[in-house]
Amino acid sequence: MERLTTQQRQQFDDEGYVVVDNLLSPTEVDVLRHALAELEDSNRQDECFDWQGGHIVTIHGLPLLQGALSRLAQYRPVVDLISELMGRSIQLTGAILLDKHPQHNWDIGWHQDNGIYVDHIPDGAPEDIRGGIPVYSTLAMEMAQNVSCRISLDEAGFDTGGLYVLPRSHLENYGGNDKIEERFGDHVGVLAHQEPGSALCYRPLLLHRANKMTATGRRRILHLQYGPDDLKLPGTDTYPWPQGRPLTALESLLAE
Ligand SMILES: O=C(O)CCC(=O)C(=O)O
Repeated sequence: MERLTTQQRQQFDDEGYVVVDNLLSPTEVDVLRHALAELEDSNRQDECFDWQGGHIVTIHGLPLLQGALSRLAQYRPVVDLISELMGRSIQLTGAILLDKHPQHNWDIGWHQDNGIYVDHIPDGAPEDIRGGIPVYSTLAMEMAQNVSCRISLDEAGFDTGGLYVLPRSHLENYGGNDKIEERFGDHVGVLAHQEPGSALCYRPLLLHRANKMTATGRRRILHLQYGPDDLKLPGTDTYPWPQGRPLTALESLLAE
């Protein structure tokens, strides 16, 4: 089933991003919010979880969990959308929860997501472990065909710490934040406003940034990462997530 209009497809191809509204229904969003609340109640502590003040701010190894949050990465509407954008068999390359709120707030300047969870760090590359999982920072255009998909469980906008993007900046790997700041520091970019249940899909090399939230409430994002099933990385391979390759779709967020 095609989930994108011609115009949305064109925007993604030309500008490197697109927001797809209502990918999930309000009921599906509630299922995910509930799954997160259960995890918070469980007070689960392991290296994937970053807790601050009774809130889980970040979960790195989301695909390693059981339940709706990890099933989302394999849920039919998401897999169909990413497959349509990529036009080939896909693999899951990672998934992170980000919960921004007034007490646990952050901003981040223009950057590209050139890191990818890997099986092992290749010889000579810097040691970079996030939530217990090795990350390799690509130096060239290895991730040019990859797609990141941010599913929003809350509004993510102007005063709620939403993502700003710089359209058409995804065609080069700038290779480091110093150069990016020098070259793009004074650009404002475009706010990719998200309503709950929407998906912001973008090429990971698209420059993006975010402000702190100034409103009350929370901005919960499930940040899902995908690549072509035959993605090649120098001297390593993608992290072997339990979802398997190529990725197949699940019909429900809840275990059958
Ligand atoms: O969610 C945010 O505030 C920024 C996250 C971000 O830039 C990223 O995941 O690369």
